Amino acid sequence: MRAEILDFLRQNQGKYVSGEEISRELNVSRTAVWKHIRALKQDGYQIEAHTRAGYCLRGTTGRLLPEEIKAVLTTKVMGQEIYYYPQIGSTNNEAKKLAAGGCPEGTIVVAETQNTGRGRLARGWFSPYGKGIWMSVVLRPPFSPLEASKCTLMAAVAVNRVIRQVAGVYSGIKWPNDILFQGRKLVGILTEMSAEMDAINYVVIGMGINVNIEEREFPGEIAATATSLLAVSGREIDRRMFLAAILKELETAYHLVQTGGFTSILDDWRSQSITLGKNVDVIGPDHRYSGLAIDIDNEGALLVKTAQGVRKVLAGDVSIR
Ligand code: BT5
Repeated sequence: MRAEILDFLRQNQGKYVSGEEISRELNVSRTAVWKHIRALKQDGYQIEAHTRAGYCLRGTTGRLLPEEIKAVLTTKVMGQEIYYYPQIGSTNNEAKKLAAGGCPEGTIVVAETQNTGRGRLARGWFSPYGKGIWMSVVLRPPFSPLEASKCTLMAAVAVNRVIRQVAGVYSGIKWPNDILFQGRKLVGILTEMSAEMDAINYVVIGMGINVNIEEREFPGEIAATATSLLAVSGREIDRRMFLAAILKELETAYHLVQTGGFTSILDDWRSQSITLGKNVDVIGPDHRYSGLAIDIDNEGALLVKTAQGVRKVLAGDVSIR
């Protein structure tokens, strides 16, 4: 009923419609109309209420509500099921629970803010309310666990394409899965997996995209290393359109990966990379070395040419010199 009332207000956008009219047209009590309007306002819809004239929809919500996302979604799989939370611990944790419970491939979890958003290695992820896209996507890729990093590379390529095309920001991919602009981080991706020896149960791709965060809002510890699309482009971005564009691009890339087209994703990754061709420091839990980043292989490992030969970096942090 809430959706129907919203539709009715939309059809009359900018005009007042009385509670009585809504109640008559949609065959619902006046009290119910009032309650639904109140809920819609709580969801951020700008509805003016006037004692005699009734209600008038002045503007849509800026939130990432499922019905708002669905209205602009053009995918067949990604985002067909949407779990939305104004506030959550971590969207990745929720997505893993849903995936373990058997949710369909393409299910997404979106939140306005995360209290315990995670990076890799138990690092935190700053996720201020309504300012970013904090989202996790559940995939069930039909390949072996050894190939799981295809999902990470594919996600980085898809998000980077959308940033370049939709936001007009010429960002690049830093191995393994950060998206940077002029050395500052715009996006972090956290891929987590549950697998048997030879098959993947599910992969959760968590994306943290800094969209409309003002430069001054970043906390001290990341103020010098993080940035947002707003800070870089000077424009606010419609998160709903952006999210829909990412899901579309991800679906196209995933289809390609499943139909034997991974090499073209890899080529895109190479051409969008800001790591390849640079001197890097590789910092692992028990090692540290430097060399020239020369390529990535089919498993997504970074190949670093050192004085001792070419070393394969599977995990860890790489900083560009
Ligand atoms: C990442 O880890 O970059 C992966 C981040 C994934 C976040 C998403 S949000 C939706 C989903 N749900 C989750 O709980 N997580 C995923 P890593 O490479 O380890 O980088 C983490 C480091 O980036 C932190 O230690 C900070 O230094 C920095 N950082 C934290 N928040 C940031 C932000 N909003 N923008 C840029 N840098 C940030």
